[in-house]
Amino acid sequence: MAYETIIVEVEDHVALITLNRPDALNALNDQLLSELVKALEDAQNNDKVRCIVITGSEKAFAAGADIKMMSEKSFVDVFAGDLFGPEAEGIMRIRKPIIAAVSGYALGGGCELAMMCDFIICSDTAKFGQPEINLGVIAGMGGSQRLTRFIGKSKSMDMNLTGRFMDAEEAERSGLVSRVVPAKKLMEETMTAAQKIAEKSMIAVMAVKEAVNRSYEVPLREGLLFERRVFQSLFATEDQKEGMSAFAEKREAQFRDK
Ligand code: CO8
Repeated sequence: MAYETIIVEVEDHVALITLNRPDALNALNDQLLSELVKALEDAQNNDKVRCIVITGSEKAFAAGADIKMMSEKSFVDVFAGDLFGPEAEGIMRIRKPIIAAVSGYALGGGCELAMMCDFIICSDTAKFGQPEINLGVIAGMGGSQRLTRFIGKSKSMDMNLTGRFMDAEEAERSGLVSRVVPAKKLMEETMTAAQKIAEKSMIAVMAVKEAVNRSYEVPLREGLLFERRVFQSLFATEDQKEGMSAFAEKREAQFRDK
């Protein structure tokens, strides 16, 4: 499918999705979000793809939801049409791992999109923020919920109430991102991480994603039980036999996703 607001490249088992609305700093409009969900679903259904990377430009991962698109909408429009609801659900349905490679601005919906990915690697130029308060609204896709769980109440309140931006160093210190790398190295480092994941058993990879995400959904005891049962279930796979035999035989495991 030909996309107009994103670029999709699949290479070496990694689908790289680049947000591409340079004139609007990759602001997320209906078209971009529906193209993004379609590309993610294609990656999910493509057996060659084992990891997904979402990135933007050097200046902006995404500067938020498209304010110009939203400005004339009424409450009825956004409530009845469930603005951004189906797209958010669509992204959450993806079971393959997704890494966000963030350079420049990740604001509002841009920060929220990055947080919907499984982890964030950012460049030293990255700036995160939930500036919706300046527009007379609040975050709508996780900025008051995921951000609070990731960086704690005090910092989340600060970000959401003042609308200030957080730089890369603070984002790493706060636990919002997993690594900060020099801007020039962002894609190289991210693709190396994606390749590393692509070498693993896809069954175990999907299990990790489900188990870690569950830690945000259920009480600890339930989460621990879920984790233990999934761990035990993986002993039904050939990849578990292969992974453990390869260790004992001092060779690289050859996983077959079975
Ligand atoms: N929406 C629409 N257009 C935008 C957006 C946006 N969010 N951000 C930037 N642009 C446009 C600008 O209007 C400008 O266009 P034009 O050249 O036609 O005037 C172009 O991008 C370049 O922007 P600037 O000239 O402003 O660039 P600067 O380098 O001076 O400033 C900033 C960069 C600081 C990023 C600035 O553009 C800015 O503050 N942008 C808005 C940030 C913001 O408020 N984001 C939150 C939006 S609300 C939101 O995300 C709600 C989320 C709810 C759920 C979302 C689900 C997806």
